[in-house]
Amino acid sequence: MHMRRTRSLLGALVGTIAAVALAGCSQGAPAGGTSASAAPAASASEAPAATRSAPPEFASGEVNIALVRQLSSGDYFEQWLAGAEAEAKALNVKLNVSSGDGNNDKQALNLEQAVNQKADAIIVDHGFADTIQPAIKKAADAGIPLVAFDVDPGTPDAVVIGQDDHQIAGKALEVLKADTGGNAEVVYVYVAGFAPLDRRNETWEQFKKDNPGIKQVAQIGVVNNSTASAVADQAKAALQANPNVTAIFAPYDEFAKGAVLAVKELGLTGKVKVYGADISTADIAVMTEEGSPWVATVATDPSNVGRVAVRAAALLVAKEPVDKALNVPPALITQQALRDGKIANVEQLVAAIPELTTPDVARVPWAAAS
Ligand code: SR1
Repeated sequence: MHMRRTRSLLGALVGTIAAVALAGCSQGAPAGGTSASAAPAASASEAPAATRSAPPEFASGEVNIALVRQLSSGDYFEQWLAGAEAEAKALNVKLNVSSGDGNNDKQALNLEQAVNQKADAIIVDHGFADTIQPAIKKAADAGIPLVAFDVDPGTPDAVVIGQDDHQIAGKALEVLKADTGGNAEVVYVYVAGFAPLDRRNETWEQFKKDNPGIKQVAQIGVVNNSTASAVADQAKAALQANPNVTAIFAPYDEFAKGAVLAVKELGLTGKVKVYGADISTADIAVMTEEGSPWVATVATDPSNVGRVAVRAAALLVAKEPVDKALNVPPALITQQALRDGKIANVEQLVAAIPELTTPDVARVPWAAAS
């Protein structure tokens, strides 16, 4: 009974979210930027079933996959890990998780440890090329299958997963351009060295060349265990020094949350808007609260990306074919669409935008699609 009511609510949300593109247009955003569709998400019972039985090492639970992370704090990384752990459980795989907690040397040591422990496959999640590539090479030389997410592995041996960062930046910037008419002083939040941020930066640099009315008046940014509050302090200083700013481009949700805090604390809501990246239930609350300056974000479902990474690693262990480059495409999510759809959490968002789940990316033939 409760399930039926939930599903009909989701059906209504799907109808509403079909207006996501239109909602984007009402803010001046181009409709084509949104990958929302009117098709309802497949329920678990409709998910395609396994087509054959699991290889013996999976059936017996002997497969060890190491997940070697650069960062672990923040909504994005927590959701990503939850997805990876859920997929590991579904595939009966042991997932050994380590994090450098922002210390790149520690991440490299963790990777070397996974090589020494003879992991059956290794997933490298973020990392700086100069510190992590030598350790990745050791893994490749040892014949360990590799999956790399948001890091340049420096070897053609690894399967590389990406979220199309150029689209993430480009779709958010289309909304910024439409909202500002292409004329604005902008604060930009960026830290070099993180592969996804570097790719988003390429799009920002090109965008500024193509739109001479967009002026970057300040660049700020920090990535640490309290990114949002550190960015908030920097954003406050940048806004106070540049009173004509009307937009902040903050293409990482911790950046965007910091930008929102700054705008609110300075009483600039209504004047300065924030264009971000990523999504979480906490982000949805920030975006939809009354007077929120965060008007658009472009995001994947991070837990889905974590699932894809574990599936890719499992396929490599089983010597099954898997594409060398796997793309998990992002969707434009506007504040207006979230409000119109009464979307309050990621579960509702994923139900409303089924494309946020990608069961066919690195599909495992012996498991039900997830
Ligand atoms: C510090 S790098 C942060 C980014 O990594 C992932 O790609 C997320 O999208 C996040 O924006």
